[in-house]
Amino acid sequence: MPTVHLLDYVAGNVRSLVNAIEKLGYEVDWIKTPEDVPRAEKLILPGVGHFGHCMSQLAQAGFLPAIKAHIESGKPFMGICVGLQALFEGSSEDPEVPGLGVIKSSLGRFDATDKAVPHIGWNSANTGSGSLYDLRPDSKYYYVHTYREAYKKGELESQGWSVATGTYGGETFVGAVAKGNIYATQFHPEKSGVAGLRTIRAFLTGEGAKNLGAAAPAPTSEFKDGLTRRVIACLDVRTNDQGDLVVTKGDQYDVREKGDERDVRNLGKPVEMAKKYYEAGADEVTFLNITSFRDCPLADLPMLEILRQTSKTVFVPLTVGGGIRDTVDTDGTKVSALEIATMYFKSGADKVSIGSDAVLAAEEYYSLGKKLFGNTAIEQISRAYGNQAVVVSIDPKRVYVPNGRDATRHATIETKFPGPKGEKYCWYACTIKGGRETRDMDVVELVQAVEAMGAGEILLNCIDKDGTNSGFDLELIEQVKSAIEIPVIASSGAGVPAHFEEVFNKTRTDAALGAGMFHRGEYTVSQVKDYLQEKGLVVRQYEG
Ligand code: 1PR
Repeated sequence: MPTVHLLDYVAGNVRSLVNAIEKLGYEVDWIKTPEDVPRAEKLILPGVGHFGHCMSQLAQAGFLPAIKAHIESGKPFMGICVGLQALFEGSSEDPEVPGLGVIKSSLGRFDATDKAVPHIGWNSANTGSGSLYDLRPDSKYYYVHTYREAYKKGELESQGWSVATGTYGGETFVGAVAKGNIYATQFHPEKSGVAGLRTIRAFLTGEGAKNLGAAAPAPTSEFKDGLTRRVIACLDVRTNDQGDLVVTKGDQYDVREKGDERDVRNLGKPVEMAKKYYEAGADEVTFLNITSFRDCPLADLPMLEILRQTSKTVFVPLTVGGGIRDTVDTDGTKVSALEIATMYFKSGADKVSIGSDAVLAAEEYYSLGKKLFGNTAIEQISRAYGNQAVVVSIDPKRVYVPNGRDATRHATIETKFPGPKGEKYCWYACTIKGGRETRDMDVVELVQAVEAMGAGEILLNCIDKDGTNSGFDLELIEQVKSAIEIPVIASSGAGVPAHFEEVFNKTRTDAALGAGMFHRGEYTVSQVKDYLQEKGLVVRQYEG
C-alpha cells in the first residue's frame, strides 16, 4: 500500500482524515518528531482549532524548519484548514504568533454583522477557468472556520498561487491554494463526501500538481455559488428493553409505543441508517445517546463502536451527544468531560453535543456574575478541539404567560399561537435529562452563556414540536438567532419537505434537522434537497 505521512502535533480529531486516506487505498504513517519529517515523501499537515495554538505547538516541538525544508524541496505538501492558514504570515486570531510565511499575506476574521460566525457548512471552491487539484465548480465542500484570507483578485496569483474561492455573505474568501506540489484547503476534504475524496486523491496521486492550471470543467446550469442550506439527519439512539442499541424517535420526547407493552420504538440500526442518509445527501449526521444520563458513558462502548464503523463509510461531519460531562466510572475513577469527548473524537466524531451539562454550567456562570473560570466542559473541549467541535443541544419547552414582560423576568415573545388559556406571550424554559426536569433559565440566557464559554453551534430542539410533523417553531428559532452570533441548527417538527423551505425562508437559521420523517421512510433527505432546489434555495446534492 502506498504511504502518506501525517504530521502528528496533537491537532485534534484527525480520525476522519485517516479514514478518508485509507478509503483511497493509502496507508497513514505518523510523523511524530521533526527528525522524521525528511523521510516523508507526501506530507499532510492537518489542523483544527486555534491558529496561535497550532503554530505555537509546531514551533515548540521544533517542526517549523523541517516543514519549511520539506516545502522548499518541492516534495508534495498538503495543508488542511489551519494547515492552510499556517502557510500565511499570520492571522488576527493571534497577531503575536507568526505563520510559516510561505504566502505573503495575513488572515482576518469574518465580519459577523451580516452573518453567523464561524462559517460552518458546504460552500464552493471556484477555480475559475484553471484546474486546481480536481476541484469542481458544481461540487460543494465542508468548511468550518472563523478566520479567512479575504480574496483580493491578483494578489496571491502575483506570487504564483492558483486560487479557489468561496463566497459567504458579502465576502469572497480563499477556499484553496496551490502552487506546484503545494496544495492547501480551507475546507475539510475528508468531510466533503465524494468531492472531498476526489481532491485528496488528486494530491495523493500527483495528478493535481501535474494538471494545475489546465482547462477546468465549466459549471453546469445547476451551478449556484455560496453556502448551501444544510440538511441534517438526526438519530436518537438508546438501548431497548432487549438490550439492543436502536434508533428510536419520540413524540414530544416519549419514545415508547402507545400500546400496553410500551416497548421502546425501534426504527432501525444506527450504522446502516447513517450510511443510508449519507448516500441520500445528508450534509451531516448526528447521533444522540438519549439515555446517557442513566448509564456510565465509559461502559457505553457500543456508541463508540457505532462511530468507528460509521466514520469509515460516511464522509460528512458526525456529531455525537449524550453524557458529555464530568463523571465517575463504574470503578470509581473520575473521568472528565474532556476525556469522554476525546474518546468520541478518536472514534470518528467531528463534533460533540452537550445538553444537560450546558444548562448547569450556564446557571453557575450567571450565579458567579458572568465570570468564566475555564473549567466547564464547553470551555475545556473548545480549548482543546476548537469552538467548532462543540455543539450545545437545547431541549426547550414553551411556558405561557398572560402579559409579556410584566409577568416574568424571562425573555418573552408575543406568539401567534396562544396558550391554552389564550395567553399571548411565552418564554422558552430550558430542560435537562431529556426534558424530564425544567429549570428556571430561558433559552436566551442559555445560548448567550454558552456562546461566551466557547460553544461553536446551537442544536435547537423544541419539546412542544418534537415528533409532531407540524413544522419547526419559527418563533423560537428567530428569538435564538437574534441573541447570538454562532450558527443555529433548527430541530423538531419537520414532517414534509415544505417545512424545511419554510424554516429557511422565514427564519435566519443556518441549518435544519429532521428525524422521524426520514426514519419512518415518509421522505428521503434527497427529496427534501430536490424540493429546496426547486424553490430556488442552494443545496448540495450527493455525488455518487
Ligand atoms: O443531556 O448531554 O446527556 O444529552 C442528551 C441528548 O439527548 C440531548 O441532546 C437531548 O436533546 C437528547 N434527548 C434526550 N431525551 C430525548 C428524547 O427524545 N426522549 N432526544 C432526546 C432529543 C430531539 C431531536 C429530534 C428532533 C427532531 N431528540 O434530536 O431528533 O426533535 O425530531 P422530529 O424531526 O422527528 O420532530 P445530555
